[in-house]
Amino acid sequence: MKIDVKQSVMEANNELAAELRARFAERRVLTLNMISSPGSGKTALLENTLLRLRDQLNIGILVGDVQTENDARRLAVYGFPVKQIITSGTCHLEAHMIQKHLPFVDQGDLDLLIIENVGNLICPSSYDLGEDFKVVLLSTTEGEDKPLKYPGIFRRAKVAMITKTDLLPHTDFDLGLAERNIRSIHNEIDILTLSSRSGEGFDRWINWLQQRVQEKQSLPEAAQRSHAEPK
Ligand SMILES: Nc1nc2c(ncn2[C@@H]2O[C@H](COP(=O)(O)OP(=O)(O)OP(=O)(O)O)[C@@H](O)[C@H]2O)c(=O)[nH]1
Ligand SMILES: [Mg+2]
Repeated sequence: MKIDVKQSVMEANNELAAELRARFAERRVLTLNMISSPGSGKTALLENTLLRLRDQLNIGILVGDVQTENDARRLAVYGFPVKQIITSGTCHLEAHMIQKHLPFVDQGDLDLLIIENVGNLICPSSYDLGEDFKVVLLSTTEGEDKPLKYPGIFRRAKVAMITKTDLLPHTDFDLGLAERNIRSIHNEIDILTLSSRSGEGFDRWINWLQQRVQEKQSLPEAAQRSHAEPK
């Protein structure tokens, strides 16, 4: 019985996510779903990203947390529209939470919508939000074995960001081993390394993002609608 309920929740989420994906395709908004364990540096990455893309793209941000508006406050200073979603206990965002904010997405003629998910490496990975890509972050203080322990999100993500590289000299984190572990789960994934503290690696990330935005704007709408959510 429990399995049936869970299946129907997932099915309802997936149906709604497909509607959201069609809406984003129609409006040509590249949508990213950023997922990592708490404190890996999602908001810091976004702060630096918004700063660098300030004069180049229209970006909207939806940020999910169990409690507080802290992250929305941090991100609002860059002049882009930001909305905090407080889940009040739920450990992930679901498609209906994004749907509620469609008027916000529609109003800004956005090129890019970034969704910062609730800090958690497991629950958010199962919920499709209608995004084009999932982005997973792994920081240099978490251990190289996390891709092996939490393979689901590494399998589903289009790009893995290894963050906090400025801390490498102070940890025993083995970057090569971390990359091999990620590739053992998902061989075709893009891997980028960066530090929001020093700015190292940001040029590559910004280029990656700009290319994806360009692709989104030049792809026929039908091709975008048929984008399949990796299982
Ligand atoms: N040294 C260093 N610290 C960083 C870096 N990125 C983030 N931090 C710090 O790590 C802590 C957590 O960063 P956040 O950006 O809030 O992490 P988050 O993933 O958004 O956290 P949640 O939203 O709570 O899941 C903060 O104290 C940041 O200043 C980095 O590149 N280098
Ligand atoms: Mg955050």
